[in-house]
Amino acid sequence: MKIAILGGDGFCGWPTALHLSNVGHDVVIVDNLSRRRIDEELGAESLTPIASIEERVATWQELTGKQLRFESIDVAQDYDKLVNFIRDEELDAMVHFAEQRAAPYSMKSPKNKRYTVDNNVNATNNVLTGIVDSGRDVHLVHLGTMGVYGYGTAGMKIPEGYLDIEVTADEDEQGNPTEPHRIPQQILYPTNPGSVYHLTKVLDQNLFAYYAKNDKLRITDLHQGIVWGTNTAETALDERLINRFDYDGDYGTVLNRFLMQAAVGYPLTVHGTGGQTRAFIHIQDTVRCVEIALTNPPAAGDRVMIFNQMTETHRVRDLAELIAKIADAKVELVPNPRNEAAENELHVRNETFLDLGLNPTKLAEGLLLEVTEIARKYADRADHSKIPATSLWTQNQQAGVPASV
Ligand code: NAD
Ligand code: USQ
Repeated sequence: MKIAILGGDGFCGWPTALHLSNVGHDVVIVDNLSRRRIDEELGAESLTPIASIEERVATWQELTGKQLRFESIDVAQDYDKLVNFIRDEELDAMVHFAEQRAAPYSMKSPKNKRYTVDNNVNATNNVLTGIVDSGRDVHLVHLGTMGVYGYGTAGMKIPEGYLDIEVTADEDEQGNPTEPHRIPQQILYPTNPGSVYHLTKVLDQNLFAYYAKNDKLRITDLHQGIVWGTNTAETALDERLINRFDYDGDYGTVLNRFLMQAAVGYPLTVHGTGGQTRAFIHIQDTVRCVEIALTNPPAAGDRVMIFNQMTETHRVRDLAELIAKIADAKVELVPNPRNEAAENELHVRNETFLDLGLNPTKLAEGLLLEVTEIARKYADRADHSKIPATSLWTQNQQAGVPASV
Protein backbone atom coordinates (compact mmCIF):
# COMPACT_ATOMS: atom_id res chain seq x y z
CA MET A 1 0.00 0.00 0.00
CA LYS A 2 0.99 3.62 -0.46
CA ILE A 3 0.51 5.10 3.01
CA ALA A 4 0.96 8.62 4.39
CA ILE A 5 1.76 8.93 8.10
CA LEU A 6 0.48 12.33 9.26
CA GLY A 7 2.44 13.23 12.39
CA GLY A 8 5.11 10.70 11.39
CA ASP A 9 7.90 12.52 13.27
CA GLY A 10 6.18 12.03 16.64
CA PHE A 11 6.35 9.43 19.42
CA CYS A 12 3.77 7.04 17.90
CA GLY A 13 4.11 8.13 14.26
CA TRP A 14 7.85 7.59 13.81
CA PRO A 15 7.96 3.92 14.91
CA THR A 16 4.76 3.30 12.92
CA ALA A 17 6.34 4.75 9.76
CA LEU A 18 9.42 2.53 10.19
CA HIS A 19 7.37 -0.59 10.86
CA LEU A 20 5.09 -0.11 7.87
CA SER A 21 8.11 0.59 5.66
CA ASN A 22 9.83 -2.52 7.03
CA VAL A 23 6.92 -4.81 6.18
CA GLY A 24 6.96 -3.53 2.59
CA HIS A 25 4.58 -0.59 2.31
CA ASP A 26 5.51 2.60 0.47
CA VAL A 27 5.52 5.20 3.26
CA VAL A 28 5.55 9.01 3.19
CA ILE A 29 5.87 10.98 6.42
CA VAL A 30 3.91 14.23 6.69
CA ASP A 31 4.64 16.53 9.63
CA ASN A 32 4.98 20.26 10.39
CA LEU A 33 7.53 19.55 13.16
CA SER A 34 5.36 21.48 15.63
CA ARG A 35 6.21 18.99 18.40
CA ARG A 36 9.91 19.86 18.11
CA ARG A 37 9.02 23.57 18.30
CA ILE A 38 6.92 22.95 21.43
CA ASP A 39 10.00 21.30 23.01
CA GLU A 40 11.85 24.57 22.42
CA GLU A 41 8.94 26.65 23.74
CA LEU A 42 8.81 24.58 26.95
CA GLY A 43 12.58 24.32 27.27
CA ALA A 44 12.12 20.57 27.67
CA GLU A 45 13.70 17.94 25.44
CA SER A 46 13.13 14.26 24.84
CA LEU A 47 15.16 12.21 27.35
CA THR A 48 16.47 10.25 24.39
CA PRO A 49 18.56 12.20 21.86
CA ILE A 50 16.36 12.26 18.74
CA ALA A 51 17.96 12.90 15.35
CA SER A 52 16.57 15.45 12.88
CA ILE A 53 13.89 14.12 10.55
CA GLU A 54 16.35 14.34 7.65
CA GLU A 55 18.92 12.21 9.51
CA ARG A 56 16.24 9.74 10.59
CA VAL A 57 15.06 9.19 7.01
CA ALA A 58 18.61 8.97 5.61
CA THR A 59 19.63 6.47 8.31
CA TRP A 60 16.66 4.24 7.53
CA GLN A 61 17.64 4.18 3.86
CA GLU A 62 21.32 3.54 4.71
CA LEU A 63 20.44 0.59 6.98
CA THR A 64 17.63 -1.06 5.04
CA GLY A 65 17.78 0.30 1.50
CA LYS A 66 14.12 1.28 1.93
CA GLN A 67 13.01 4.76 1.02
CA LEU A 68 10.97 6.90 3.39
CA ARG A 69 10.05 10.37 2.24
CA PHE A 70 9.34 13.43 4.36
CA GLU A 71 6.84 16.11 3.30
CA SER A 72 6.56 19.26 5.36
CA ILE A 73 2.84 20.10 5.50
CA ASP A 74 0.82 21.77 8.26
CA VAL A 75 -2.29 19.61 8.01
CA ALA A 76 -4.37 22.16 9.92
CA GLN A 77 -3.23 25.18 7.84
CA ASP A 78 -1.93 24.15 4.40
CA TYR A 79 -5.18 22.80 2.93
CA ASP A 80 -4.27 23.19 -0.77
CA LYS A 81 -0.91 21.53 -0.26
CA LEU A 82 -2.62 18.68 1.57
CA VAL A 83 -5.21 18.04 -1.16
CA ASN A 84 -2.58 18.13 -3.91
CA PHE A 85 -0.49 15.73 -1.87
CA ILE A 86 -3.37 13.26 -1.44
CA ARG A 87 -4.15 13.43 -5.15
CA ASP A 88 -0.58 13.36 -6.52
CA GLU A 89 0.68 10.58 -4.24
CA GLU A 90 -2.20 8.26 -5.21
CA LEU A 91 -2.52 7.19 -1.59
CA ASP A 92 -4.30 4.02 -0.48
CA ALA A 93 -4.36 4.93 3.20
CA MET A 94 -3.52 7.71 5.64
CA VAL A 95 -2.72 7.28 9.33
CA HIS A 96 -3.60 10.45 11.22
CA PHE A 97 -1.45 11.14 14.30
CA ALA A 98 -1.07 14.88 13.55
CA GLU A 99 -2.62 16.52 16.60
CA GLN A 100 -1.50 18.28 19.80
CA ARG A 101 -1.79 15.32 22.16
CA ALA A 102 -0.90 16.48 25.70
CA ALA A 103 -3.76 17.13 28.14
CA PRO A 104 -1.64 19.34 30.48
CA TYR A 105 -0.31 21.39 27.55
CA SER A 106 -3.89 21.91 26.34
CA MET A 107 -4.94 23.27 29.77
CA LYS A 108 -1.97 25.63 30.33
CA SER A 109 -3.57 28.88 29.15
CA PRO A 110 -6.39 30.25 26.98
CA LYS A 111 -3.85 30.41 24.14
CA ASN A 112 -3.05 26.71 24.54
CA LYS A 113 -6.73 25.75 24.69
CA ARG A 114 -7.41 27.66 21.48
CA TYR A 115 -4.32 26.29 19.73
CA THR A 116 -5.23 22.70 20.63
CA VAL A 117 -8.82 23.04 19.37
CA ASP A 118 -7.80 24.96 16.23
CA ASN A 119 -4.98 22.60 15.37
CA ASN A 120 -6.70 19.30 16.09
CA VAL A 121 -10.18 19.99 14.75
CA ASN A 122 -8.89 21.75 11.63
CA ALA A 123 -6.36 19.01 10.99
CA THR A 124 -9.06 16.33 11.11
CA ASN A 125 -11.57 18.31 9.08
CA ASN A 126 -8.92 19.17 6.47
CA VAL A 127 -7.94 15.51 6.14
CA LEU A 128 -11.57 14.45 5.69
CA THR A 129 -12.52 17.24 3.28
CA GLY A 130 -9.21 16.71 1.49
CA ILE A 131 -9.94 13.04 0.86
CA VAL A 132 -13.36 13.92 -0.59
CA ASP A 133 -11.86 16.79 -2.63
CA SER A 134 -9.09 14.56 -4.01
CA GLY A 135 -11.61 12.10 -5.41
CA ARG A 136 -9.50 9.19 -4.13
CA ASP A 137 -10.73 6.25 -2.08
CA VAL A 138 -8.32 6.58 0.85
CA HIS A 139 -8.81 4.54 4.04
CA LEU A 140 -8.28 6.88 7.01
CA VAL A 141 -6.94 5.39 10.26
CA HIS A 142 -7.08 7.91 13.12
CA LEU A 143 -5.47 7.74 16.53
CA GLY A 144 -8.14 8.66 19.03
CA THR A 145 -8.15 8.13 22.78
CA MET A 146 -9.76 6.02 25.51
CA GLY A 147 -10.35 9.39 27.16
CA VAL A 148 -13.37 10.11 24.95
CA TYR A 149 -15.35 7.66 27.08
CA GLY A 150 -14.34 9.09 30.44
CA TYR A 151 -13.00 6.53 32.87
CA GLY A 152 -15.91 5.51 35.11
CA THR A 153 -18.22 2.72 33.94
CA ALA A 154 -20.08 1.45 37.03
CA GLY A 155 -18.68 -2.03 36.50
CA MET A 156 -19.62 -2.29 32.80
CA LYS A 157 -16.95 -3.07 30.21
CA ILE A 158 -16.52 -0.10 27.85
CA PRO A 159 -17.57 -1.33 24.40
CA GLU A 160 -15.63 -0.62 21.20
CA GLY A 161 -17.16 2.73 20.29
CA TYR A 162 -20.87 1.97 20.24
CA LEU A 163 -23.31 1.39 23.07
CA ASP A 164 -26.34 -0.91 22.81
CA ILE A 165 -29.43 0.88 24.09
CA GLU A 166 -33.20 0.43 23.94
CA VAL A 167 -35.66 3.25 23.32
CA THR A 168 -39.40 3.19 24.01
CA ALA A 169 -41.56 3.93 20.95
CA ASP A 170 -45.33 4.47 20.90
CA GLU A 171 -45.80 4.66 17.12
CA ASP A 172 -45.08 2.32 14.22
CA GLU A 173 -42.89 3.28 11.24
CA GLN A 174 -45.90 4.94 9.53
CA GLY A 175 -46.61 7.10 12.58
CA ASN A 176 -49.69 5.17 13.73
CA PRO A 177 -50.10 4.97 17.52
CA THR A 178 -49.16 1.62 19.10
CA GLU A 179 -48.72 0.21 22.57
CA PRO A 180 -45.37 1.41 24.00
CA HIS A 181 -42.68 -1.03 22.82
CA ARG A 182 -38.89 -1.30 23.13
CA ILE A 183 -36.60 -0.91 20.10
CA PRO A 184 -32.86 -1.78 20.25
CA GLN A 185 -30.44 0.85 18.92
CA GLN A 186 -26.70 1.45 18.84
CA ILE A 187 -25.31 4.91 19.52
CA LEU A 188 -21.81 6.36 19.83
CA TYR A 189 -20.80 5.82 23.46
CA PRO A 190 -21.65 9.00 25.42
CA THR A 191 -18.56 11.14 25.78
CA ASN A 192 -17.00 12.53 28.95
CA PRO A 193 -13.66 14.19 28.12
CA GLY A 194 -11.30 15.22 30.95
CA SER A 195 -9.34 18.00 29.22
CA VAL A 196 -9.53 20.33 26.22
CA TYR A 197 -7.21 17.92 24.41
CA HIS A 198 -9.54 14.96 25.09
CA LEU A 199 -12.46 17.19 24.02
CA THR A 200 -10.88 17.62 20.57
CA LYS A 201 -10.97 13.82 20.14
CA VAL A 202 -14.69 13.92 20.97
CA LEU A 203 -15.19 16.55 18.27
CA ASP A 204 -13.16 14.40 15.85
CA GLN A 205 -15.59 11.52 16.43
CA ASN A 206 -18.52 13.55 15.15
CA LEU A 207 -16.53 14.67 12.10
CA PHE A 208 -15.77 11.03 11.30
CA ALA A 209 -19.40 9.92 11.71
CA TYR A 210 -20.58 12.68 9.39
CA TYR A 211 -18.06 12.07 6.57
CA ALA A 212 -18.59 8.30 6.75
CA LYS A 213 -22.32 8.87 6.34
CA ASN A 214 -22.32 11.69 3.80
CA ASP A 215 -19.30 10.86 1.64
CA LYS A 216 -18.97 7.14 2.34
CA LEU A 217 -15.39 7.62 3.50
CA ARG A 218 -13.77 4.51 4.96
CA ILE A 219 -12.65 5.46 8.48
CA THR A 220 -11.16 3.53 11.40
CA ASP A 221 -10.87 5.34 14.75
CA LEU A 222 -8.48 3.73 17.24
CA HIS A 223 -9.34 4.60 20.84
CA GLN A 224 -5.89 4.25 22.30
CA GLY A 225 -4.83 4.07 25.94
CA ILE A 226 -1.66 5.58 27.42
CA VAL A 227 1.36 4.46 25.42
CA TRP A 228 4.46 3.36 27.35
CA GLY A 229 7.95 2.24 26.36
CA THR A 230 10.36 3.80 23.90
CA ASN A 231 11.75 1.58 21.22
CA THR A 232 10.30 -0.88 18.75
CA ALA A 233 12.18 -3.52 16.76
CA GLU A 234 12.90 -0.92 14.06
CA THR A 235 13.81 2.13 16.19
CA ALA A 236 16.24 -0.04 18.19
CA LEU A 237 18.33 -0.80 15.08
CA ASP A 238 20.49 2.31 15.41
CA GLU A 239 20.72 5.18 17.90
CA ARG A 240 19.97 7.64 15.08
CA LEU A 241 16.52 6.00 14.79
CA ILE A 242 15.74 6.19 18.52
CA ASN A 243 12.21 7.20 19.47
CA ARG A 244 11.38 10.22 21.61
CA PHE A 245 10.81 9.86 25.37
CA ASP A 246 8.83 12.67 27.00
CA TYR A 247 9.22 13.06 30.75
CA ASP A 248 8.35 16.72 31.44
CA GLY A 249 5.22 17.78 33.35
CA ASP A 250 3.29 18.60 30.18
CA TYR A 251 4.09 15.84 27.70
CA GLY A 252 5.45 13.03 29.86
CA THR A 253 2.81 10.31 30.35
CA VAL A 254 2.47 8.63 33.69
CA LEU A 255 4.26 5.32 33.25
CA ASN A 256 7.23 6.68 31.31
CA ARG A 257 7.50 9.51 33.85
CA PHE A 258 7.67 7.01 36.71
CA LEU A 259 10.35 5.00 34.88
CA MET A 260 12.42 8.10 34.31
CA GLN A 261 11.88 9.43 37.84
CA ALA A 262 13.03 6.09 39.26
CA ALA A 263 16.15 6.19 37.09
CA VAL A 264 17.20 9.71 38.14
CA GLY A 265 16.36 9.35 41.84
CA TYR A 266 13.32 11.67 41.80
CA PRO A 267 10.29 10.65 43.89
CA LEU A 268 7.53 9.06 41.78
CA THR A 269 4.89 11.81 41.52
CA VAL A 270 1.54 10.15 42.21
CA HIS A 271 -1.25 12.73 41.70
CA GLY A 272 -3.74 12.80 44.56
CA THR A 273 -4.35 9.35 46.00
CA GLY A 274 -3.25 7.59 42.80
CA GLY A 275 -6.65 5.90 42.64
CA GLN A 276 -7.07 6.80 38.95
CA THR A 277 -7.29 3.67 36.78
CA ARG A 278 -6.18 4.03 33.17
CA ALA A 279 -5.67 1.86 30.08
CA PHE A 280 -2.16 1.16 28.74
CA ILE A 281 -0.43 -0.19 25.63
CA HIS A 282 3.23 -0.67 24.72
CA ILE A 283 4.58 1.31 21.73
CA GLN A 284 5.46 -1.98 19.97
CA ASP A 285 1.78 -2.95 20.12
CA THR A 286 0.70 0.50 18.88
CA VAL A 287 2.56 -0.03 15.61
CA ARG A 288 1.23 -3.57 15.26
CA CYS A 289 -2.36 -2.41 15.89
CA VAL A 290 -2.09 0.27 13.21
CA GLU A 291 -0.82 -2.35 10.77
CA ILE A 292 -3.76 -4.64 11.66
CA ALA A 293 -6.24 -1.78 11.25
CA LEU A 294 -4.79 -0.91 7.83
CA THR A 295 -5.20 -4.47 6.58
CA ASN A 296 -8.81 -4.75 7.86
CA PRO A 297 -10.53 -1.63 6.47
CA PRO A 298 -14.27 -1.00 6.58
CA ALA A 299 -16.22 -0.96 3.30
CA ALA A 300 -17.48 2.29 1.72
CA GLY A 301 -20.83 3.10 3.32
CA ASP A 302 -19.98 1.35 6.62
CA ARG A 303 -20.19 3.35 9.81
CA VAL A 304 -16.87 4.39 11.40
CA MET A 305 -15.05 1.29 12.68
CA ILE A 306 -13.91 1.85 16.27
CA PHE A 307 -11.37 -0.37 18.05
CA ASN A 308 -10.19 -0.02 21.64
CA GLN A 309 -6.41 0.01 21.34
CA MET A 310 -5.23 -0.96 24.83
CA THR A 311 -3.96 -4.14 26.44
CA GLU A 312 -4.02 -3.62 30.24
CA THR A 313 -5.58 -1.37 32.86
CA HIS A 314 -3.75 -0.25 36.00
CA ARG A 315 -4.28 2.04 38.94
CA VAL A 316 -1.69 4.83 39.11
CA ARG A 317 -0.58 4.08 42.70
CA ASP A 318 -0.15 0.36 41.85
CA LEU A 319 2.11 1.29 38.94
CA ALA A 320 4.16 3.55 41.18
CA GLU A 321 4.57 0.79 43.77
CA LEU A 322 5.54 -1.74 41.11
CA ILE A 323 8.22 0.52 39.64
CA ALA A 324 9.45 1.58 43.08
CA LYS A 325 10.02 -2.10 43.88
CA ILE A 326 11.75 -2.94 40.59
CA ALA A 327 14.00 0.13 40.58
CA ASP A 328 14.35 0.81 44.31
CA ALA A 329 12.64 4.23 44.13
CA LYS A 330 10.54 6.35 46.49
CA VAL A 331 6.83 7.11 45.89
CA GLU A 332 5.36 10.48 46.89
CA LEU A 333 1.72 11.60 46.85
CA VAL A 334 1.61 15.13 45.37
CA PRO A 335 -1.32 17.55 44.88
CA ASN A 336 -3.30 16.66 41.78
CA PRO A 337 -3.06 19.55 39.29
CA ARG A 338 -5.96 18.02 37.30
CA ASN A 339 -9.69 18.09 37.81
CA GLU A 340 -10.44 14.36 37.62
CA ALA A 341 -12.05 11.61 39.71
CA ALA A 342 -9.73 10.64 42.57
CA GLU A 343 -10.64 6.95 42.31
CA ASN A 344 -12.21 4.98 39.45
CA GLU A 345 -12.61 1.45 38.14
CA LEU A 346 -12.04 0.80 34.43
CA HIS A 347 -13.03 -2.26 32.41
CA VAL A 348 -12.56 -2.26 28.66
CA ARG A 349 -13.44 -4.55 25.78
CA ASN A 350 -10.54 -5.06 23.37
CA GLU A 351 -11.43 -8.30 21.60
CA THR A 352 -11.17 -6.91 18.07
CA PHE A 353 -7.39 -6.56 18.06
CA LEU A 354 -6.88 -9.78 20.03
CA ASP A 355 -9.08 -11.68 17.56
CA LEU A 356 -7.12 -10.17 14.67
CA GLY A 357 -3.86 -11.53 16.06
CA LEU A 358 -2.42 -8.94 18.48
CA ASN A 359 -0.12 -10.65 20.98
CA PRO A 360 0.28 -8.01 23.72
CA THR A 361 3.55 -6.96 25.31
CA LYS A 362 2.81 -7.10 29.03
CA LEU A 363 4.01 -4.54 31.53
CA ALA A 364 5.83 -7.18 33.54
CA GLU A 365 8.02 -8.09 30.53
CA GLY A 366 9.27 -4.67 29.50
CA LEU A 367 9.49 -2.47 32.58
CA LEU A 368 12.93 -3.30 33.88
CA LEU A 369 14.43 -3.12 30.40
CA GLU A 370 13.03 0.40 30.01
CA VAL A 371 14.61 1.50 33.29
CA THR A 372 18.04 0.09 32.48
CA GLU A 373 18.34 0.47 28.69
CA ILE A 374 16.65 3.84 28.30
CA ALA A 375 15.91 5.79 31.47
CA ARG A 376 19.23 5.09 33.25
CA LYS A 377 21.27 5.28 30.05
CA TYR A 378 20.08 8.82 29.27
CA ALA A 379 19.55 10.00 32.89
CA ASP A 380 22.23 12.69 32.55
CA ARG A 381 20.11 14.44 29.89
CA ALA A 382 17.26 14.97 32.38
CA ASP A 383 16.39 18.47 33.57
CA HIS A 384 14.85 17.91 37.03
CA SER A 385 13.22 21.36 37.03
CA LYS A 386 10.96 20.21 34.14
CA ILE A 387 9.58 17.17 35.99
CA PRO A 388 6.71 18.60 38.12
CA ALA A 389 3.31 18.94 36.47
CA THR A 390 2.43 22.62 36.81
CA SER A 391 -0.43 23.06 34.34
CA LEU A 392 -3.59 23.54 36.44
CA TRP A 393 -7.09 22.51 35.31
CA THR A 394 -8.78 25.17 37.49
CA GLN A 395 -7.56 27.83 39.88
CA ASN A 396 -8.50 25.52 42.77
CA GLN A 397 -5.79 23.05 41.82
CA GLN A 398 -2.16 23.03 42.94
CA ALA A 399 0.98 22.05 41.03
CA GLY A 400 2.18 18.45 41.45
CA VAL A 401 5.45 19.32 43.18
CA PRO A 402 6.78 16.75 45.69
CA ALA A 403 7.16 18.24 49.20
CA SER A 404 10.55 16.55 49.57
CA VAL A 405 12.10 18.22 46.49
P1 NAD B 1 3.46 13.54 19.33
O1 NAD B 1 3.20 14.93 19.74
O2 NAD B 1 4.76 12.91 19.70
O3 NAD B 1 3.32 13.41 17.73
C1 NAD B 1 2.38 14.14 16.98
C2 NAD B 1 3.07 14.59 15.69
O4 NAD B 1 2.13 15.32 14.90
C3 NAD B 1 4.25 15.52 15.96
O5 NAD B 1 5.38 15.09 15.25
C4 NAD B 1 3.76 16.90 15.48
O6 NAD B 1 4.81 17.69 14.98
C5 NAD B 1 2.74 16.51 14.42
N1 NAD B 1 1.68 17.50 14.21
C6 NAD B 1 0.87 18.09 15.13
N2 NAD B 1 0.05 18.97 14.53
C7 NAD B 1 0.31 18.92 13.20
C8 NAD B 1 -0.19 19.61 12.06
N3 NAD B 1 -1.15 20.53 12.17
N4 NAD B 1 0.31 19.30 10.84
C9 NAD B 1 1.29 18.37 10.71
N5 NAD B 1 1.84 17.71 11.74
C10 NAD B 1 1.35 17.99 12.98
O7 NAD B 1 2.23 12.65 19.83
P2 NAD B 1 2.10 11.06 19.91
O8 NAD B 1 2.30 10.66 21.30
O9 NAD B 1 2.89 10.44 18.82
O10 NAD B 1 0.55 10.91 19.59
C11 NAD B 1 0.11 10.73 18.25
C12 NAD B 1 -1.40 10.58 18.23
O11 NAD B 1 -1.77 9.45 19.02
C13 NAD B 1 -2.13 11.78 18.81
O12 NAD B 1 -3.23 12.14 18.00
C14 NAD B 1 -2.58 11.32 20.16
O13 NAD B 1 -3.80 11.93 20.49
C15 NAD B 1 -2.74 9.82 19.98
N6 NAD B 1 -2.50 9.10 21.24
C16 NAD B 1 -1.29 9.16 21.88
C17 NAD B 1 -1.11 8.49 23.09
C18 NAD B 1 0.20 8.53 23.87
O14 NAD B 1 0.23 8.00 25.00
N7 NAD B 1 1.25 9.11 23.36
C19 NAD B 1 -2.16 7.73 23.62
C20 NAD B 1 -3.38 7.68 22.95
C21 NAD B 1 -3.54 8.38 21.75
N1 USQ C 1 -0.44 11.16 36.65
C1 USQ C 1 0.17 11.00 37.89
N2 USQ C 1 1.46 11.42 37.99
C2 USQ C 1 2.17 11.94 36.96
C3 USQ C 1 1.54 12.07 35.71
C4 USQ C 1 0.23 11.68 35.59
O1 USQ C 1 -0.42 10.52 38.84
O2 USQ C 1 3.35 12.29 37.15
C5 USQ C 1 -1.85 10.73 36.49
C6 USQ C 1 -2.76 11.79 35.92
O3 USQ C 1 -3.26 12.64 36.92
C7 USQ C 1 -3.83 10.92 35.25
C8 USQ C 1 -3.08 9.68 34.80
O4 USQ C 1 -1.86 9.67 35.55
O5 USQ C 1 -4.78 10.53 36.19
C9 USQ C 1 -2.75 9.63 33.32
O6 USQ C 1 -2.05 10.80 32.93
P1 USQ C 1 -1.17 10.79 31.58
O7 USQ C 1 -0.52 12.13 31.44
O8 USQ C 1 -0.29 9.59 31.57
O9 USQ C 1 -2.29 10.52 30.45
P2 USQ C 1 -3.34 11.49 29.75
O10 USQ C 1 -3.26 12.88 30.21
O11 USQ C 1 -4.68 10.83 29.83
O12 USQ C 1 -2.90 11.49 28.22
C10 USQ C 1 -2.17 10.44 27.59
C11 USQ C 1 -1.69 10.96 26.24
C12 USQ C 1 -2.90 11.29 25.37
C13 USQ C 1 -3.79 10.08 25.26
C14 USQ C 1 -4.20 9.53 26.63
C15 USQ C 1 -4.87 8.19 26.55
O13 USQ C 1 -0.88 12.11 26.43
O14 USQ C 1 -2.45 11.69 24.08
O15 USQ C 1 -4.95 10.38 24.54
O16 USQ C 1 -3.00 9.31 27.41
S1 USQ C 1 -6.08 7.96 27.80
O17 USQ C 1 -5.48 8.31 29.10
O18 USQ C 1 -6.47 6.57 27.79
O19 USQ C 1 -7.18 8.86 27.53
